[in-house]
Amino acid sequence: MPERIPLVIDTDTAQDDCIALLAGLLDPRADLRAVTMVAGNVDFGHQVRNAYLTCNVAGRLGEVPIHLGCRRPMVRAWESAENVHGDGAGGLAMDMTDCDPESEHAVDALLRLATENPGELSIVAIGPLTNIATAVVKDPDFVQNVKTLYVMGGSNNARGNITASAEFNFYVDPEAAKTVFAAGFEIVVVPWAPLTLDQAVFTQPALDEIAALGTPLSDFFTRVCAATLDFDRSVGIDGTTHPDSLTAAVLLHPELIRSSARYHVDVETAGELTRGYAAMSWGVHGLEANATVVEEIDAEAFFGYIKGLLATKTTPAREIA
Ligand SMILES: [Ca+2]
Repeated sequence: MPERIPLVIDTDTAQDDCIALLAGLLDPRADLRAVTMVAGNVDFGHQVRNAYLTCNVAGRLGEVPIHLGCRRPMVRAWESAENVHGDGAGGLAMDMTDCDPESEHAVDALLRLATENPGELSIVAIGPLTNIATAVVKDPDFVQNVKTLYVMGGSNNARGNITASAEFNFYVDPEAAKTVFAAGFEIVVVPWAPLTLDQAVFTQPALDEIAALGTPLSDFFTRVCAATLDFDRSVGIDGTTHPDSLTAAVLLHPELIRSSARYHVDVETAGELTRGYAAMSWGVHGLEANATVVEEIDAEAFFGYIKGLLATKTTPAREIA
């Protein structure tokens, strides 16, 4: 039995967030202590449902606590990515009887779990950073209690997705992102571009391999990723994109990282055209590094990892239609 890694996944559950949750739920290395929800991709209620759908298809419904977190960004109005993700789970539904989230707020759950396991808990933050920033503001010990914060967000001197300059998670709550990068965490960043676009896109042959697995999980993957695949193709991306599952994967399997470098990362909150832009300074501008940015992965091994997860034979407790 490999050493298990205690973690929390902080998520705006839609499409690849679901696949990241599967890594937390099914990888023998993952000791998933909780799922915390944050306003982001799609309607908050849909996100919560998508998290329960994912637990169910993994055969683990009711085993991992789900905590509801911040319902909007710290300063701004919430903006969704429903044009990209639809409802975030391909229209899938199930009986939601007794799928009741914990009464404890996500921010309090993050603080408690970090306090109970000082220096041991890693957080995989794959939505806007509102919950994480709020936890930083609420408890000055939080930063030191967290082992490593894995962040999906920003682009490394490359194109954005929601605007030319910004990736969605940082764009939606730039003040939260700025707060988190200034807080002093050990941070590992998985950027949208160029990393995800170059190395974590599953093209049609890969998607065919996944579909051919014929498991409940592979059917779930195909349905959940369908809406985003249509969108991605409409904007010139030749497959499904997997930044969130990659973020979980590099925590659980750091050997997937082929190269990374130390950067000073800061996030634009005031720009006219650059709201949410991640300024990633590579060490020549006199700024102290505050994050490790993943620059290259073993793309073949990453696909193999996800395919392996999806090949797992699970028994969902409830029918999904
Ligand atoms: Ca996400």
